[in-house]
Order: sequence, then C-alpha cells, then structure tokens
Amino acid sequence: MSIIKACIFDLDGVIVDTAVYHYKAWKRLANELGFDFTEHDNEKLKGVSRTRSLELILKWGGVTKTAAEQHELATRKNQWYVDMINHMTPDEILPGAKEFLEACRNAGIKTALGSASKNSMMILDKTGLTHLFDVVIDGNKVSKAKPDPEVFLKGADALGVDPAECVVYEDAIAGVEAAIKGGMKVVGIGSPEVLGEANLVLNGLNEMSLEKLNNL
Ligand code: B16
Ligand code: MG
Repeated sequence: MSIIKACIFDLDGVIVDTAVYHYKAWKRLANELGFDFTEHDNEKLKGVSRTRSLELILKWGGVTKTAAEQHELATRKNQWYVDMINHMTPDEILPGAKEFLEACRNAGIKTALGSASKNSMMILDKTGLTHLFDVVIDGNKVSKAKPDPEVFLKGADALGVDPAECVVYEDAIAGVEAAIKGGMKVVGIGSPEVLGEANLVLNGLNEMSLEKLNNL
C-alpha cells in the first residue's frame, strides 16, 4: 500500500511544451535589442521566472536597462507570449499527461499544479485540463522561485497532505532540488544525466503508471 496521497506537476516541460513559445518571444525581444538568442540559451531558462529570465538574457546580450525599462521589456515579451498561448489546443498536451492525471484522480490521488508561470491558468484552460487539478499554485502565488520549495509546499498544504506523501514531476534541475528540499519524492522528466538526483527519471508521463508511483 502506497503512502503517496498527492501528485504535484510542473507545467512547462511536463504537461505541455510552452518552452517553444517562450523561446520565440524572448528571441524577438533580443533581436529588437540588437543581439541574438539561441535555443541553447533558452534551455537555461526552463523553470526560471520571467523577471530572472530577462535579467539573464540582458546579461548574455551585454545590455544594461533600468528597472522601469526591464518592466516594460518583460511586459512586451509576455504580450507576444500570451498571443501565442492563446491559440493553444488540447492537441499540445504532452503524451500521457492527461491519461496519468485521470488515472491519479480515479485512484483517489490528489493533484496539484506547481509552476513558476503566471500564465498557467490560461494554459490549463486552452488545453482543457483545468478540471483535472484540485489545486493550482503558480507564479502568482509564490514569492520564492525554485529551488526554494515554496511552490510545492504550498501545493501540499492546499491539498491537506504531508510533503512526504507527495510526488513532484519536474523537468528542471531547480525544480527537482525544490522537491527534495521540500521533503517530497520526485520524478524527473528528461535526461538522467541532468536530473539524476530524482527518485526516478522518465522521458515523459507516458512512461509513468500507478504501479511505478507505488514503488517509488
Ligand atoms: P511566465 P514551469 C516556467 O514554467 C517556464 O519553464 C519558464 O521558462 C518561464 O520563464 C516561467 O515559467 C515563467 O513563465 O512568463 O508565463 O510567468 O516550468 O515552472 O511550469
Ligand atoms: Mg518546467
């Protein structure tokens, strides 16, 4: 009998691949500022907040901006990003994600979202997944970014379960560290070389099952 009572899912890289839209919007901003932004750079921004992402991009481009200018740039990037995610459909849910969420709920396991994004509600709405989450904790509800465990601890608290009874699903190393710091089990989604600290590393939720959950 498993002690796991809840699963907490990161959004970008676990449920959907919004990184491609973040990349297009950041690249457009970088190009307007006169420098380039590669997919390789974009990898380093996965799971990183919008304001911190902008700081890093400006640093890589060798550009200095005031706080007010940074606010305007982040707002501009977000507008382009929102215009793109506004067209998302359920077809963009990553393989196995919806099925595993449904399997959890059918087994009486609670579900939460634990994401850095401030646009998570819109993404869940556009992909038709909102009803599969008991609780949504996202960038609007936390003050400390991963690897701080705040986002996952708030998720466990809102679900009314102990951290030790939770499994987190994460594609970013900072998210894996946050889950461990929070005293939770963690399934890494991606490469074992990068996410080796996780209890289990899979290519996607299509490889996850309730049996594997019970054996973590
Ligand atoms: P927003 P996650 C993260 O999502 C993304 O991986 C990261 O690239 C993005 O900067 C961050 O959300 C904030 O997103 O600009 O929409 O608030 O992986 O934590 O679900
Ligand atoms: Mg992620």
